[in-house]
Amino acid sequence: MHFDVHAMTGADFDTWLQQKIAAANASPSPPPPQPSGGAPSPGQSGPPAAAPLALVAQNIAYDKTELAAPANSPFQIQFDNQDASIPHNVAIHEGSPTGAEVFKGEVFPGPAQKTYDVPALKAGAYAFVCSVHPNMNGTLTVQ
Ligand SMILES: [Cu+2]
Repeated sequence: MHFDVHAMTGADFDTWLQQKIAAANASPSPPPPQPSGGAPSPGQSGPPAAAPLALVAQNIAYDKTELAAPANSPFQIQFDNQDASIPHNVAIHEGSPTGAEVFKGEVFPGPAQKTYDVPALKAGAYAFVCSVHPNMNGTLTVQ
C-alpha cells in the first residue's frame, strides 16, 4: 500500500483554501442583491410579463377545465364571454369552488371581453368558477 501524504502547515492550508474559494467565486459573478420585499420597481429590467390566460365562456360553460399561473406574481385572465345577454365572470377560490374567494372578476353579459388583473397568489390548488353559474368551474394550479 502506498499513500501520497500532503502535509501542509495551517497557514499553507488557509492560503490554498482561500484560493479555492476565490476561484469558486470568480465566475459566474453572483447576482446583485435584490431589495427585500415589495414588487420590482417599474422600469426595472426583468422577464417580460406573462401573456394573459385566455378563457372563453360559451353555452354556459368555460372552454377550459384547467388553468395554471405563476406563484407570487400578479397575472391576467383575458375572459371572453360569448353568451349573448348571459352574465358570467371568473372568480378564484382556494382549493375548490366552495373555498374562500381570493379574487372575483366583474360579472358582465356577453358578447364581450374583459381582462382581469389577478393579484399574486401563493402556490397551491385553486378553483376558477363563475359567480353566476357555480357549475361553470375548473381547476387553477398556481406554482
Ligand atoms: Cu356564468
